[in-house]
Amino acid sequence: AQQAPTADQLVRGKNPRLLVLSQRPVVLETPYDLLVANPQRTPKELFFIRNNVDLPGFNTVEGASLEGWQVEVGGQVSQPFTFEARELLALPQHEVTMVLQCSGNGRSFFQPRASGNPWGRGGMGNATFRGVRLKDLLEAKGVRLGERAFYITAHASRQGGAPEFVRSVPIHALENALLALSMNGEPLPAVHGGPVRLVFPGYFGVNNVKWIQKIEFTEAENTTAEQMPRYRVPTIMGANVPFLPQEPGRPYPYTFQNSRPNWLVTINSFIFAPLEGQRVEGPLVRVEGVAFNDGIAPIVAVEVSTNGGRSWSQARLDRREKGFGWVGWRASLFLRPGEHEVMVRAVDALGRTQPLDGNLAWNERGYEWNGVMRVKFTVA
Ligand code: MSS
Repeated sequence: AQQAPTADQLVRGKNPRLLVLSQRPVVLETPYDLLVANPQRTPKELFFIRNNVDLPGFNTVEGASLEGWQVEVGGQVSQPFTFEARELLALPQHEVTMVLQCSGNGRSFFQPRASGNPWGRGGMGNATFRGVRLKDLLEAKGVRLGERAFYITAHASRQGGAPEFVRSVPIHALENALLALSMNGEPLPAVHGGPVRLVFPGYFGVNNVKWIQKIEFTEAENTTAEQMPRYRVPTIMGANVPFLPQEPGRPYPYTFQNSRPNWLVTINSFIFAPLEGQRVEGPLVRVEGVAFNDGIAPIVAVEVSTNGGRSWSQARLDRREKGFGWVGWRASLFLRPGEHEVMVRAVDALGRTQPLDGNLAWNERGYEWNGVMRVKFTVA
């Protein structure tokens, strides 16, 4: 029988242990033990990949050449223009550390099974992107937005005959939008969107268009499948519910009106230690991990429970300010010998937190899982 290709064979420079969820388009998940081994930044060798559309020749962690790469800007603006990616080097550079997370991360925990790549928890990473703020570029070009610039609609390059990939985000995203040229201090890996990627800190992975080719300010969301019906969850427009709970297993007739796109990252927290099935020394056990949200409000608490959620204790947080990167947390628990299960949940200043039962958010494509994480381990 033919051997299935490993991650490093599909994408030059990737760690061979990455899980191949799809060969073409390439989709690679970071194994959880490798993710947690890098609690500050996720290195390029380990960073997950989710391509809906591969760009031929870009399957490498090496950077891509800026030479000749052009990007159009148009739509609801005072003056459309085209710029050379190279020009960005002469503009003020800005850095943002953010979680890039696929909206399908955690999909495999939905019951019944949702359609799409069966992500565990490794469809995310924490990275520092550096580049030019889109709003600074507009200012440098003396371009103003029109009154009806309600969305930013980003188009990926179609060079080499690639199918289109287009995504719209609300104009709110302009505040932090970055034309990224580098990741973790190195040229932006081609497979992660180099030479230029339009990143939107606080927005789910899908919105962060790689190989950016055209940026349009539009009155409406684009109408390609990545915008509708894909990458959306049911909701009641204008009502104060984050999503509209569905009967698990039931299809939903998605429209622009009865659903919302996977835009702002939902609040989430992860246990980095102990790992599932581990045996640790007691009685004082250190539990730690990370938490993040959309960066709109700070995370104010991370709570852990070892009695199934009957009582919770506060973890210590590494950061009190709001941000787009994940924040580390740790707690010391006094535990008797034997088996334990620890649960974690984060709370932000807006009072947003995570459901004990993540399946409440069941949706047929399995987006935006943020159910409380549980880990079973043994105290010696
Ligand atoms: N971009 C492009 N151009 N293409 C494609 O396909 N995808 C998405 C983003 N962007 C795409 C893009 C998705 S969907 C995701 S996640 C992301 O990306 C990822 O990233 P990386 O770099 O990691 O691969 Mo889900 O929500």
